[in-house]
Amino acid sequence: MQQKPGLPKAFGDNRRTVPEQKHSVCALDCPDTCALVLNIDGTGRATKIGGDPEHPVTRGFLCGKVAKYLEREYHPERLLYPMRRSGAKGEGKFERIGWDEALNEIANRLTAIASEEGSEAILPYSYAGTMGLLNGSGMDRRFFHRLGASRLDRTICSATGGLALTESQGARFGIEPEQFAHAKLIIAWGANILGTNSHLWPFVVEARRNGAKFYVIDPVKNRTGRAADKHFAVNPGSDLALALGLIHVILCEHLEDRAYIDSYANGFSGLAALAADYPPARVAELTGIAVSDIEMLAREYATTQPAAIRVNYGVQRNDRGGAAVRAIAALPVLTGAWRQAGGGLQLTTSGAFEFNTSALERPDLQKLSALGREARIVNMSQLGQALVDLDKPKVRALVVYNSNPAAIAPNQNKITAGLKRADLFTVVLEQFQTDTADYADILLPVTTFLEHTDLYRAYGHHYVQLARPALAAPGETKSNVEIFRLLAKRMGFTDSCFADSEDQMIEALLASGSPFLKGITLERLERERSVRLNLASEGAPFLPFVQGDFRTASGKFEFGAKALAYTPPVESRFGDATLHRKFPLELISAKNDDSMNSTFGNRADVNQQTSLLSMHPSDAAARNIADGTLVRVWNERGECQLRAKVNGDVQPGVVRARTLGWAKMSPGLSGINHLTSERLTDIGGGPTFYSCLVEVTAF
Ligand SMILES: Nc1nc2c(c(=O)[nH]1)N[C@H]1C(S)=C(S)[C@@H](COP(=O)(O)OP(=O)(O)OC[C@H]3O[C@@H](n4cnc5c(=O)[nH]c(N)nc54)[C@H](O)[C@@H]3O)O[C@H]1N2
Ligand SMILES: Nc1nc2c(c(=O)[nH]1)N[C@H]1C(S)=C(S)[C@@H](COP(=O)(O)OP(=O)(O)OC[C@H]3O[C@@H](n4cnc5c(=O)[nH]c(N)nc54)[C@H](O)[C@@H]3O)O[C@H]1N2
Ligand code: SF4
Ligand SMILES: [Mo]
Repeated sequence: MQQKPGLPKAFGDNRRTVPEQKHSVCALDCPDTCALVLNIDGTGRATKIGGDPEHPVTRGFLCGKVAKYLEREYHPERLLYPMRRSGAKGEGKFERIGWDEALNEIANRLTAIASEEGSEAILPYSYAGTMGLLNGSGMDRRFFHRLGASRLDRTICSATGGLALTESQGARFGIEPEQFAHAKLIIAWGANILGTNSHLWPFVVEARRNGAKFYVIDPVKNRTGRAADKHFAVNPGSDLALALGLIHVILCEHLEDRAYIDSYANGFSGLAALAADYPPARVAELTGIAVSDIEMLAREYATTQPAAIRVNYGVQRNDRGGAAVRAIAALPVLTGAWRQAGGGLQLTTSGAFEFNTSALERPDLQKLSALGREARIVNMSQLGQALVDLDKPKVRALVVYNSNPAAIAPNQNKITAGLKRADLFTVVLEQFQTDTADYADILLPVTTFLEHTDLYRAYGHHYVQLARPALAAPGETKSNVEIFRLLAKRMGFTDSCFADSEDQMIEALLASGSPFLKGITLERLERERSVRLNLASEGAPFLPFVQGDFRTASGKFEFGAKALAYTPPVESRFGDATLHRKFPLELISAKNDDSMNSTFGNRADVNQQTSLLSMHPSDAAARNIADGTLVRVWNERGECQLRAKVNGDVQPGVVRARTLGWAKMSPGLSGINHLTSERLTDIGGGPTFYSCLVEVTAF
């Protein structure tokens, strides 16, 4: 056969070769932690990325954003070399330098700051750019502990709901995704399953095929809400009242499982007394849900078995988020839903991965630091305050990795004021030139999860996974692990843990003695890649609380009614009345289906999606705003510009943005977090992102 002109030689050859395949794990901050398969060509380049068909939860498909990940992997704007800032802070001008120069400068500056101001003047800032344990909380933690740097309280996402589960259940785990297929009723409560947790969806579909009902409780009618048998448009931040109303009806109608409660729970009489104050008529007013719907939901939930609740972090990003999670988690205890496979609740599964995290993070190294004690704690949800107001010592160095605080943290005007400080030394480890990278003094290029070794847990299933590099690291990129290893050496830290290999770190993590990890070794992971935690015998469902076994000190579920009385969020229709008159719209800035927080903010299609603001037609008409109009969204903290999408996604009084865009890609050079506040949730020190009053005006 004659070769077609322009085609490489291999195409002229009729033999079909099976492409080489390599495996990896998606490291993005998503409950699904997918197993990946890559096709690799003869040059080592990936030509295709897909979901592993053999993985029981990934089931051979990926979400839209990671199906396009190779575009990010090979993007011409990847950061490939260490750089030093050559323009003003925030301007984004840099010049290339060598690794030696970069590492020496960082080590010298950190050493000088530690000796002049004290090591607590240094603040690490990281979150979940990668969920890999080694690159997410490994050598970095050892480094900052040994240095005696301020400790970062990583509250920005799940701390509130996590603590709520710990207080009530004593354990941050719940139903396996596979068991949802057996449910007869599934409630997605502040959970956008189709958008943020798409690998749970096939199990929901299977359950519905077998007759299950699917209900959604969410102020926004997004894709998941539209796919539901019924959508309950709850007022933002009023879930605690709704849960108490459901408990009220269940108890009034004697639908509770007294045997389960009596055997496995504490504080029932207190809960019953509290719930008595939440009759459906009152709850309807607080939540915006009709009395008949509250009664129907309570009855169906209590009388349908198995009943599964998928509650997600959407419910806990407001003032009473912790109490809301506790009240929702009380429901499957009241009805005994935990007795059945497919019954119970899932907020997260991450607590089941009982790794030896102390061996990985080495908090004991703090004793060897100049402080000789544990360092102060700084809440990452109040970064603006930390950079501008915190004193004794002032923050003089900020080391950012796995995060983009100039987009994702609340109260951006304050954060920017902090990042611009001339006396602040900022280091950023990044893959792309983010908003935060623009403020770096030294910018270091890092690998992607396809290029380094890591170990993964998940927060939406129960499989431990190992990933080896599938692709070569481009340019001069290095992994976080390697960068902190090298920095430790420059700082003169001679402790042997800084010479640990990745495999040694993984082995340390696995050696916790937890029965859930029994038999899971590095060798086995090398062979099988993905291993289910040792939760039940093979093929049998994990029924965590079928016979109580709560992990609280008492061994029982703690209703904790004392902390559960409802008060509306400060920034809501029933909160601060003066503020609400000035800023009458409740802004929810929840996740965009095609994004991963701000990670894909450089994509034009994502930028287009995150520039939209859904408004109810009546709110739009009252402000002379038509569909597609550029609007100013503002409050006392700041403003941003978005394009109105006038539709039925939201109720009157609520507006909805899709997060998270990059400020530098947006008109007005500001983003949604220029509006949000540093006000914290009731427990856990979490942010109140979804409880934010604004006004919207046409230009
Ligand atoms: N596509 C995509 N997937 C993601 C992410 C992403 O950015 N994009 N981010 C990942 C991360 S970091 C996380 S933490 C998870 C989060 O996963 P989810 O918690 O599912 O996502 P959210 O968008 O935060 O919130 C879920 C839903 O809660 C609703 N909500 C907001 N306020 C309230 C309220 O007061 N009450 C109730 N009942 N509902 C409310 C929102 O409208 C939204 O539909 O998703 C992960 N997966
Ligand atoms: N208004 C509003 N604000 C929010 C939210 C919201 O819903 N609304 N969601 C909040 C939530 S739930 C979360 S979890 C946070 C998320 O906040 P972040 O965890 O900061 O998430 P990303 O915006 O995805 O930024 C992660 C960055 O890490 C980089 N990265 C990826 N892998 C690596 C690596 O191996 N090494 C290094 N050094 N960098 C890497 C990526 O390039 C990316 O820029 O945002 C919070 N902010
Ligand atoms: S972001 Fe989530 S759904 Fe998408 S590939 Fe990664 S783990 Fe899977
Ligand atoms: Mo998150």
